[in-house]
Amino acid sequence: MLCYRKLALSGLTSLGLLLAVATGSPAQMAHEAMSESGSGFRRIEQPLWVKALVTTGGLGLIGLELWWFVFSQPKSSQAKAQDGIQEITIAVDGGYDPNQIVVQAGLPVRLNFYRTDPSNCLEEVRLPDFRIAKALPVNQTTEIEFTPDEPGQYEFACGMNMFRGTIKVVANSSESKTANLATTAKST
Ligand SMILES: [Cu+2]
Repeated sequence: MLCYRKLALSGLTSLGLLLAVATGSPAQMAHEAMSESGSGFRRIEQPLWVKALVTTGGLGLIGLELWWFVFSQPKSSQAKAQDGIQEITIAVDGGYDPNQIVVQAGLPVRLNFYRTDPSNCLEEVRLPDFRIAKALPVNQTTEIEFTPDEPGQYEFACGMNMFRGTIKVVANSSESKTANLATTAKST
């Protein structure tokens, strides 16, 4: 999942290059021929394969865009509780992955930010609701610990607030389970 954005990006770039080469070379030849003859404007009929290539290229780009849109939806992950601490690793590479973390209220949370992206945009992460701001050295795991007491949605973001993620704090599962049981008991 992590590489989809990069893949999409490189795919777009290579397609663009391909298109530029395919459409550029015949046009260039035409240009040279034109200046040689010196007869001014001359209509050059593009070969059919060029038209076909441009059309498929365009359709491919549209497809890629749609694919990009689908895969750029928030990715949600539940932090796993172990020894009374809810832990999750977040990859910091062109954004945060996952960018939606589900945790339980009242239990300590440890977020392991693993940053591989060298761009200084992501050098700091902030959790304003928990008064946390921490530098993330490249190719290192930086732990951030806090305990969310109240259920709700909390944001984390880079220092410039460009890349964002959310921490969804839900009520403690043992409590919610009894609540679920109570509702099912009522409905039946
Ligand atoms: Cu930034």
